[in-house]
Amino acid sequence: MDENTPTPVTVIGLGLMGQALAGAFLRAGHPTTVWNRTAGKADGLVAEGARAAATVGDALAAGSLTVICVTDYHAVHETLGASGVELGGTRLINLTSGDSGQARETARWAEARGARYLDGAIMAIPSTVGTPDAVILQSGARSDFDAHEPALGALGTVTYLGADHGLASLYDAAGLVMMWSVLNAWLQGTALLRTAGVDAGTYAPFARHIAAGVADWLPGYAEQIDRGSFPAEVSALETDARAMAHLIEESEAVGVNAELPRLIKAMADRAIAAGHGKEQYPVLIEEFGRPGT
Ligand code: FVH
Repeated sequence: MDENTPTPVTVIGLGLMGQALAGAFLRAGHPTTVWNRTAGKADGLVAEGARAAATVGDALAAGSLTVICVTDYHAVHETLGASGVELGGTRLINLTSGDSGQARETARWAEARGARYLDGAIMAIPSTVGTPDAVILQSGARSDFDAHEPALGALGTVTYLGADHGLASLYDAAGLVMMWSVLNAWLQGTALLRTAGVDAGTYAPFARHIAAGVADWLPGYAEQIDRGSFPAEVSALETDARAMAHLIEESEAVGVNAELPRLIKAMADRAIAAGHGKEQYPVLIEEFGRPGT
Protein backbone atom coordinates (compact mmCIF):
# COMPACT_ATOMS: atom_id res chain seq x y z
CA MET A 1 0.00 0.00 0.00
CA ASP A 2 1.44 3.39 -0.82
CA GLU A 3 0.58 6.87 0.42
CA ASN A 4 -1.81 7.29 -2.51
CA THR A 5 -3.97 4.30 -1.54
CA PRO A 6 -7.13 5.72 0.05
CA THR A 7 -7.37 4.33 3.58
CA PRO A 8 -10.58 4.88 5.55
CA VAL A 9 -9.46 6.84 8.60
CA THR A 10 -11.26 8.05 11.69
CA VAL A 11 -10.36 11.14 13.70
CA ILE A 12 -11.68 11.44 17.24
CA GLY A 13 -11.32 14.92 18.76
CA LEU A 14 -12.01 17.95 16.59
CA GLY A 15 -10.27 20.72 18.49
CA LEU A 16 -7.76 22.97 16.81
CA MET A 17 -5.43 20.04 16.13
CA GLY A 18 -8.06 17.40 15.43
CA GLN A 19 -9.68 19.61 12.79
CA ALA A 20 -6.29 20.03 11.09
CA LEU A 21 -5.62 16.27 11.17
CA ALA A 22 -9.01 15.39 9.71
CA GLY A 23 -8.67 18.08 7.05
CA ALA A 24 -5.26 16.74 6.01
CA PHE A 25 -6.62 13.20 5.65
CA LEU A 26 -9.54 14.50 3.58
CA ARG A 27 -7.29 16.54 1.30
CA ALA A 28 -5.09 13.47 0.78
CA GLY A 29 -8.15 11.55 -0.44
CA HIS A 30 -8.71 9.28 2.56
CA PRO A 31 -12.38 8.56 3.36
CA THR A 32 -12.55 10.31 6.74
CA THR A 33 -14.98 9.73 9.58
CA VAL A 34 -14.98 12.15 12.50
CA TRP A 35 -16.39 12.27 16.01
CA ASN A 36 -16.22 14.97 18.63
CA ARG A 37 -17.83 15.28 22.08
CA THR A 38 -19.38 18.55 20.93
CA ALA A 39 -20.88 17.32 17.64
CA GLY A 40 -21.17 20.74 15.99
CA LYS A 41 -17.40 20.94 15.51
CA ALA A 42 -17.72 18.34 12.75
CA ASP A 43 -19.90 20.56 10.54
CA GLY A 44 -17.09 22.21 8.60
CA LEU A 45 -15.38 18.89 7.92
CA VAL A 46 -18.67 17.29 6.83
CA ALA A 47 -19.01 20.12 4.35
CA GLU A 48 -15.55 19.12 3.07
CA GLY A 49 -16.64 15.49 2.64
CA ALA A 50 -16.06 13.91 6.04
CA ARG A 51 -18.68 11.64 7.61
CA ALA A 52 -19.77 12.49 11.14
CA ALA A 53 -20.23 9.33 13.25
CA ALA A 54 -23.11 9.33 15.71
CA THR A 55 -21.14 7.44 18.35
CA VAL A 56 -17.52 6.66 19.22
CA GLY A 57 -18.25 3.00 18.43
CA ASP A 58 -19.47 3.89 14.94
CA ALA A 59 -16.41 6.08 14.44
CA LEU A 60 -14.02 3.30 15.44
CA ALA A 61 -15.79 0.79 13.18
CA ALA A 62 -15.62 3.11 10.17
CA GLY A 63 -11.83 3.52 9.95
CA SER A 64 -8.98 1.12 9.15
CA LEU A 65 -7.13 3.29 11.63
CA THR A 66 -8.31 5.76 14.23
CA VAL A 67 -6.39 8.84 15.29
CA ILE A 68 -7.44 10.32 18.63
CA CYS A 69 -6.31 13.80 19.55
CA VAL A 70 -8.04 15.31 22.57
CA THR A 71 -6.98 17.47 25.50
CA ASP A 72 -5.25 14.87 27.66
CA TYR A 73 -5.07 11.17 28.47
CA HIS A 74 -7.98 11.48 30.88
CA ALA A 75 -10.10 12.53 27.92
CA VAL A 76 -8.71 9.62 25.89
CA HIS A 77 -9.79 7.12 28.55
CA GLU A 78 -13.14 8.85 29.06
CA THR A 79 -13.84 8.66 25.34
CA LEU A 80 -12.54 5.19 24.49
CA GLY A 81 -13.49 3.66 27.84
CA ALA A 82 -17.09 4.78 27.68
CA SER A 83 -19.66 2.02 28.11
CA GLY A 84 -20.49 0.28 24.87
CA VAL A 85 -17.20 1.23 23.17
CA GLU A 86 -15.48 -1.90 21.84
CA LEU A 87 -11.75 -1.59 21.08
CA GLY A 88 -11.24 -5.16 19.78
CA GLY A 89 -9.57 -5.08 16.35
CA THR A 90 -9.19 -1.30 16.41
CA ARG A 91 -5.95 0.22 15.18
CA LEU A 92 -5.44 3.25 17.44
CA ILE A 93 -2.98 6.08 17.04
CA ASN A 94 -3.01 8.44 20.01
CA LEU A 95 -1.63 11.92 19.21
CA THR A 96 -2.77 13.48 22.48
CA SER A 97 -0.07 15.15 24.60
CA GLY A 98 0.97 13.40 27.79
CA ASP A 99 3.91 11.87 29.58
CA SER A 100 5.67 8.61 28.88
CA GLY A 101 4.06 6.86 31.86
CA GLN A 102 0.60 7.72 30.56
CA ALA A 103 1.59 6.53 27.10
CA ARG A 104 2.82 3.15 28.32
CA GLU A 105 -0.18 2.70 30.63
CA THR A 106 -2.63 3.58 27.86
CA ALA A 107 -0.89 1.17 25.48
CA ARG A 108 -1.33 -1.63 28.01
CA TRP A 109 -4.96 -0.59 28.64
CA ALA A 110 -5.84 -0.44 24.92
CA GLU A 111 -4.05 -3.65 23.97
CA ALA A 112 -5.71 -5.50 26.87
CA ARG A 113 -8.96 -4.56 25.14
CA GLY A 114 -7.86 -5.98 21.81
CA ALA A 115 -6.64 -2.82 20.10
CA ARG A 116 -3.35 -2.30 18.31
CA TYR A 117 -1.89 0.92 19.76
CA LEU A 118 0.70 3.42 18.64
CA ASP A 119 1.52 6.44 20.78
CA GLY A 120 2.54 9.64 19.11
CA ALA A 121 3.37 13.30 19.50
CA ILE A 122 2.80 16.16 17.11
CA MET A 123 5.74 18.54 16.85
CA ALA A 124 3.71 21.09 14.87
CA ILE A 125 1.00 23.70 15.03
CA PRO A 126 -2.32 23.07 13.26
CA SER A 127 -1.54 25.30 10.28
CA THR A 128 1.50 23.17 9.29
CA VAL A 129 -0.33 19.82 9.49
CA GLY A 130 -0.39 18.25 6.05
CA THR A 131 2.99 19.76 5.12
CA PRO A 132 6.47 18.27 5.56
CA ASP A 133 7.07 20.84 8.32
CA ALA A 134 4.71 18.92 10.61
CA VAL A 135 6.74 16.24 12.43
CA ILE A 136 4.62 13.36 13.71
CA LEU A 137 6.55 11.17 16.16
CA GLN A 138 5.44 7.55 16.59
CA SER A 139 6.35 4.81 19.09
CA GLY A 140 5.05 1.26 19.44
CA ALA A 141 5.25 -1.94 17.39
CA ARG A 142 7.15 -1.45 14.13
CA SER A 143 4.63 -3.63 12.30
CA ASP A 144 1.81 -1.31 13.37
CA PHE A 145 3.82 1.72 12.27
CA ASP A 146 4.61 0.15 8.91
CA ALA A 147 0.93 -0.63 8.39
CA HIS A 148 -0.11 3.00 9.02
CA GLU A 149 2.86 4.96 7.66
CA PRO A 150 1.40 5.49 4.16
CA ALA A 151 -1.83 6.97 5.52
CA LEU A 152 -0.07 8.94 8.28
CA GLY A 153 2.12 10.50 5.57
CA ALA A 154 -0.87 12.74 4.82
CA LEU A 155 -0.22 14.54 8.12
CA GLY A 156 3.41 15.49 7.59
CA THR A 157 6.84 13.98 8.21
CA VAL A 158 6.23 10.77 10.16
CA THR A 159 9.14 9.52 12.30
CA TYR A 160 9.30 6.11 13.97
CA LEU A 161 11.18 6.17 17.29
CA GLY A 162 11.01 2.56 18.53
CA ALA A 163 8.92 -0.09 20.23
CA ASP A 164 8.72 1.60 23.66
CA HIS A 165 5.32 3.36 23.66
CA GLY A 166 6.75 6.06 25.94
CA LEU A 167 9.34 7.31 23.44
CA ALA A 168 7.15 9.78 21.54
CA SER A 169 6.17 11.56 24.77
CA LEU A 170 9.78 11.65 25.94
CA TYR A 171 10.91 13.14 22.64
CA ASP A 172 8.01 15.61 22.87
CA ALA A 173 9.25 16.70 26.31
CA ALA A 174 12.83 16.83 25.06
CA GLY A 175 11.71 19.07 22.20
CA LEU A 176 9.64 21.33 24.41
CA VAL A 177 12.51 21.85 26.89
CA MET A 178 14.74 22.94 24.00
CA MET A 179 12.05 25.29 22.69
CA TRP A 180 11.23 27.00 25.98
CA SER A 181 14.86 27.11 27.17
CA VAL A 182 16.01 28.78 23.95
CA LEU A 183 13.08 31.22 24.11
CA ASN A 184 13.80 32.07 27.77
CA ALA A 185 17.49 32.60 26.99
CA TRP A 186 16.49 34.90 24.12
CA LEU A 187 14.14 36.83 26.41
CA GLN A 188 16.94 37.23 29.00
CA GLY A 189 19.25 38.69 26.36
CA THR A 190 16.47 40.87 24.96
CA ALA A 191 15.76 42.26 28.45
CA LEU A 192 19.44 43.02 28.99
CA LEU A 193 19.78 44.88 25.68
CA ARG A 194 16.52 46.76 26.05
CA THR A 195 18.04 48.47 29.12
CA ALA A 196 20.38 50.15 26.64
CA GLY A 197 17.65 50.94 24.11
CA VAL A 198 18.42 48.02 21.79
CA ASP A 199 15.13 46.60 20.53
CA ALA A 200 14.24 42.91 20.17
CA GLY A 201 14.33 43.05 16.38
CA THR A 202 17.91 44.32 16.41
CA TYR A 203 19.06 41.58 18.81
CA ALA A 204 17.20 38.71 17.17
CA PRO A 205 19.67 38.05 14.29
CA PHE A 206 22.60 38.05 16.75
CA ALA A 207 20.65 35.67 19.04
CA ARG A 208 19.93 33.41 16.07
CA HIS A 209 23.64 33.37 15.19
CA ILE A 210 24.57 32.39 18.76
CA ALA A 211 21.89 29.66 18.86
CA ALA A 212 23.13 28.25 15.55
CA GLY A 213 26.70 28.24 16.84
CA VAL A 214 25.74 26.38 20.00
CA ALA A 215 23.77 23.91 17.88
CA ASP A 216 26.98 23.13 15.97
CA TRP A 217 28.61 22.01 19.24
CA LEU A 218 25.94 19.39 20.01
CA PRO A 219 27.32 16.41 18.04
CA GLY A 220 30.74 16.69 19.74
CA TYR A 221 29.19 17.28 23.15
CA ALA A 222 26.85 14.30 22.62
CA GLU A 223 29.90 12.15 21.86
CA GLN A 224 31.49 13.22 25.17
CA ILE A 225 28.30 12.34 27.06
CA ASP A 226 28.00 8.94 25.36
CA ARG A 227 31.69 8.24 26.08
CA GLY A 228 31.41 9.55 29.65
CA SER A 229 34.57 11.57 29.16
CA PHE A 230 34.64 15.41 29.15
CA PRO A 231 38.13 16.68 28.35
CA ALA A 232 38.17 20.50 28.24
CA GLU A 233 38.96 21.06 24.54
CA VAL A 234 37.01 24.35 24.28
CA SER A 235 36.64 25.68 27.84
CA ALA A 236 36.74 24.31 31.39
CA LEU A 237 33.59 24.48 33.46
CA GLU A 238 35.23 26.75 36.05
CA THR A 239 35.98 29.25 33.26
CA ASP A 240 32.34 29.12 32.19
CA ALA A 241 31.24 29.65 35.81
CA ARG A 242 33.23 32.88 36.03
CA ALA A 243 31.40 34.18 32.95
CA MET A 244 28.10 33.10 34.53
CA ALA A 245 28.96 35.27 37.55
CA HIS A 246 29.38 38.23 35.19
CA LEU A 247 25.96 37.48 33.68
CA ILE A 248 24.35 37.53 37.14
CA GLU A 249 26.18 40.74 38.12
CA GLU A 250 25.21 42.40 34.81
CA SER A 251 21.56 41.38 35.10
CA GLU A 252 21.33 42.67 38.67
CA ALA A 253 23.22 45.88 37.82
CA VAL A 254 20.85 46.84 34.98
CA GLY A 255 17.73 45.73 36.84
CA VAL A 256 16.98 42.60 34.81
CA ASN A 257 15.64 39.41 36.41
CA ALA A 258 18.64 37.23 37.36
CA GLU A 259 16.77 33.99 38.22
CA LEU A 260 17.80 32.24 35.00
CA PRO A 261 21.51 33.15 35.23
CA ARG A 262 21.51 32.15 38.92
CA LEU A 263 20.01 28.73 38.08
CA ILE A 264 22.60 28.22 35.34
CA LYS A 265 25.47 29.07 37.70
CA ALA A 266 24.05 27.07 40.63
CA MET A 267 24.16 23.89 38.53
CA ALA A 268 27.71 24.62 37.37
CA ASP A 269 28.81 25.36 40.95
CA ARG A 270 27.45 22.00 42.11
CA ALA A 271 29.39 20.18 39.38
CA ILE A 272 32.55 22.15 40.24
CA ALA A 273 32.09 21.32 43.93
CA ALA A 274 31.87 17.67 42.87
CA GLY A 275 35.31 17.99 41.26
CA HIS A 276 34.39 18.62 37.61
CA GLY A 277 35.74 22.20 37.32
CA LYS A 278 38.50 21.26 34.87
CA GLU A 279 36.12 19.34 32.58
CA GLN A 280 34.01 20.56 29.67
CA TYR A 281 30.43 21.87 29.87
CA PRO A 282 28.63 18.59 28.96
CA VAL A 283 29.86 17.11 32.26
CA LEU A 284 26.81 18.95 33.66
CA ILE A 285 24.68 16.08 32.33
CA GLU A 286 25.37 14.49 35.74
CA GLU A 287 23.32 17.30 37.31
CA PHE A 288 20.32 16.50 35.09
CA GLY A 289 20.11 12.74 35.65
CA ARG A 290 21.74 9.44 34.93
CA PRO A 291 20.86 6.97 32.15
CA GLY A 292 18.17 4.47 33.01
CA THR A 293 17.13 6.25 36.20
N1 FVH B 1 -2.80 23.01 19.12
C1 FVH B 1 -1.50 22.86 19.00
O1 FVH B 1 -0.77 23.58 18.33
C2 FVH B 1 -0.82 21.72 19.78
C3 FVH B 1 0.36 21.19 18.98
C4 FVH B 1 1.03 20.05 19.65
C5 FVH B 1 0.04 18.98 20.12
N2 FVH B 1 -1.07 19.58 20.85
C6 FVH B 1 -1.90 18.58 21.54
O2 FVH B 1 -3.03 18.15 20.77
C7 FVH B 1 -4.12 17.83 21.67
C8 FVH B 1 -5.35 18.58 21.26
O3 FVH B 1 -5.02 19.95 21.27
P1 FVH B 1 -6.00 21.03 20.62
O4 FVH B 1 -5.19 22.24 20.36
O5 FVH B 1 -6.75 20.40 19.50
O6 FVH B 1 -6.98 21.30 21.86
P2 FVH B 1 -8.44 21.94 21.83
O7 FVH B 1 -8.60 22.82 20.66
O8 FVH B 1 -8.66 22.48 23.19
O9 FVH B 1 -9.41 20.66 21.63
C9 FVH B 1 -9.52 19.70 22.67
C10 FVH B 1 -10.31 18.54 22.12
O10 FVH B 1 -10.41 17.57 23.14
C11 FVH B 1 -11.77 17.28 23.36
N3 FVH B 1 -11.98 16.91 24.76
C12 FVH B 1 -11.50 17.52 25.87
N4 FVH B 1 -11.89 16.86 26.98
C13 FVH B 1 -12.64 15.81 26.56
C14 FVH B 1 -13.30 14.74 27.22
N5 FVH B 1 -13.28 14.64 28.54
N6 FVH B 1 -13.94 13.81 26.47
C15 FVH B 1 -13.96 13.91 25.12
N7 FVH B 1 -13.32 14.88 24.41
C16 FVH B 1 -12.68 15.83 25.14
C17 FVH B 1 -12.52 18.54 23.00
O11 FVH B 1 -13.88 18.23 22.75
P3 FVH B 1 -14.99 19.41 22.78
O12 FVH B 1 -14.64 20.31 23.94
O13 FVH B 1 -14.91 20.08 21.46
O14 FVH B 1 -16.28 18.69 23.01
C18 FVH B 1 -11.74 18.93 21.76
O15 FVH B 1 -12.17 18.19 20.67
C19 FVH B 1 -3.64 18.23 23.07
O16 FVH B 1 -3.18 17.10 23.77
C20 FVH B 1 -2.51 19.18 22.77
O17 FVH B 1 -1.55 19.23 23.82
C21 FVH B 1 -1.78 20.61 20.16
